[in-house]
Amino acid sequence: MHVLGHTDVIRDGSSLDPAASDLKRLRSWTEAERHCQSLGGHLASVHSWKESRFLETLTVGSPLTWIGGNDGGWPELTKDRSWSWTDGSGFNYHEWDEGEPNNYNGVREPCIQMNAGDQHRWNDDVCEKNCASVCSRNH
Ligand SMILES: [Ca+2]
Repeated sequence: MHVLGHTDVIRDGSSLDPAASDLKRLRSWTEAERHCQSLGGHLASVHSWKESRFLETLTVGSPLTWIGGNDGGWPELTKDRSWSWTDGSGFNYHEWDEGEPNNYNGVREPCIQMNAGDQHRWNDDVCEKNCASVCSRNH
């Protein structure tokens, strides 16, 4: 995983740079994904515990942070409970917080944020909320 904003971050996260995540500029999930695409990447996809812990170290202070996981496929987000990543990689790993994903209060929540709850796991949320975000490029 190459986190954008840093030249050579590798999957084991041996090289860290807090500037790689966009924690101060809050964006909706869609705005965040567009921003990542303008940088030549996508919102980060996560495929292992190790990658997840790496992203956690980047999100200093653990604000709620958009990652590329979404329900129904970018950009339509229409198919309910069919998870994928905006970078097209397989949705083969997750770290849902307890009781998630839940479409809370019956409202559809198609976008995934990390650092949710005490365990810093994942929550599905409405995409319009403004959160921190982290972009990556896989190759
Ligand atoms: Ca939720």
